Amino acid sequence: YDRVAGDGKEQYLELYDRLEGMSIVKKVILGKTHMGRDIVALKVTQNAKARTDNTRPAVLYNAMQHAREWLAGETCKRSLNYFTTNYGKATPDGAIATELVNTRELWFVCVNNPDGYEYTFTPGNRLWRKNMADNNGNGVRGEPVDGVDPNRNHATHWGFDNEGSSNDLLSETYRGPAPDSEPETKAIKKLWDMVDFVFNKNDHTAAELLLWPNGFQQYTPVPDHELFEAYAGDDDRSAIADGHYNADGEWEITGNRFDPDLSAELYITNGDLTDDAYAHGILAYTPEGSQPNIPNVSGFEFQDVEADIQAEFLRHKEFVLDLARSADDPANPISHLG
Ligand code: 0X9
Ligand code: ZN
Repeated sequence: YDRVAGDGKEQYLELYDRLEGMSIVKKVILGKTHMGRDIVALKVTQNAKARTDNTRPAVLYNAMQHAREWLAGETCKRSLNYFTTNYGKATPDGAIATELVNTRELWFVCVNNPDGYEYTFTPGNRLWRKNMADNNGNGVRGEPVDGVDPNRNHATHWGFDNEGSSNDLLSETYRGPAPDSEPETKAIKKLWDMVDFVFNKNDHTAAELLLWPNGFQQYTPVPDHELFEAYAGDDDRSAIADGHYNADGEWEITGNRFDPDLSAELYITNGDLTDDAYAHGILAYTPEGSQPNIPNVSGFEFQDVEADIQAEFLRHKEFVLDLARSADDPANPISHLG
C-alpha cells in the first residue's frame, strides 16, 4: 500500500485515480459537498466499467462520515486496496480477492465527508467531526455553530423522540434542518437507489466496538438480531480481532477484540446511517476502530505509524471478507469464526 508521503490529506483521491485505470474499478461521483468537493464511490467488480451496476451481490464499505476519524478511512482504503492489489495474483490472498471480485460488487465510499476531512488538516481543527454546512449563513464555515453530523441526518427515524441527536446548531450531533438535507447523506441515499446492497460496513472510531441496528431504540430487537450476532460473534469470539489461522486451519484470536453489541446499547442515535441502511433491507454494521498502541491522547488521535495502521486493517480483514463471501446467501453466514 503506497502511502503518499506527508500528512495524507486528499491521499484517497490519488489512490482512487490510480485504481480507476483498472478494469475491475469504476468510479462514480455521487454528489458534491457544500464546498464543491466530489463525494466519490468506487465499484470493484470484474469488468466494472462495462457491466451494469447492481448485477452481482453487493456490499458497501464506507467510512469517514466523521471528519476526524482518520483511522476508519485507512481501514476502508486498505480493504479496497486488498481487493485491487491481490486481484489476479497466484497467492492465497490472490485467490480470495479474485473469486470475490469476479462474483460480487464491492462498493467503497472511504471518505463520505471530504470537506470535514480536509478541515481537520487545518490548524486547531484536528477534532472537527461534522460536515462543513454554514449553519448560520454568515459565509464563514467551520465555526462551532456550523456543521451537521452526517450520522444523524439520514431519513430513517430522523430526530426520533429528540433523543440521540440534537436540534442545536452548536451540538456535535446536530441533525440538520431536515432529513437527508446534506450532500453526504444524499450521496448515500443515491447509492441505496442504485444498488440493492446486502451488507454495509460503516467504519468509525474509536471504541473497539462492532455495532448493528437499531440505534434509535433498545427495547425491541430487529428481526435480524440473531443474524447480526452470527456474523459479529460475541465478546470472546469477536469477528473483528487480532488473530490468525492456526495449523489446523482454525481461526485463533490472539489479542485485542471488538465488543459486538446492539448500537442502541452504546447510546441512542437517530438518523444514523446503519438504521437507514437496515430500513432499506441492508445488514449494516458500525465497527468502531482504534489504534491500541498509541498513548491515549484522545479517542480520535491518529498516528501515522504504518505497522499500527496495517494491524488495524488486519483486525478487520476476515470480517470484511465474511461479508463479501456471504453476500449471495446472507441467511447462511460464512464466518471465519467457524
Ligand atoms: O455516534 C456515532 O455516530 C458513532 N460513534 S462515533 O464516536 N464515531 O461518533 C456510533 C453510531 C452507532 N449507533 C449508535 N450508537 N446508536
Ligand atoms: Zn464516528
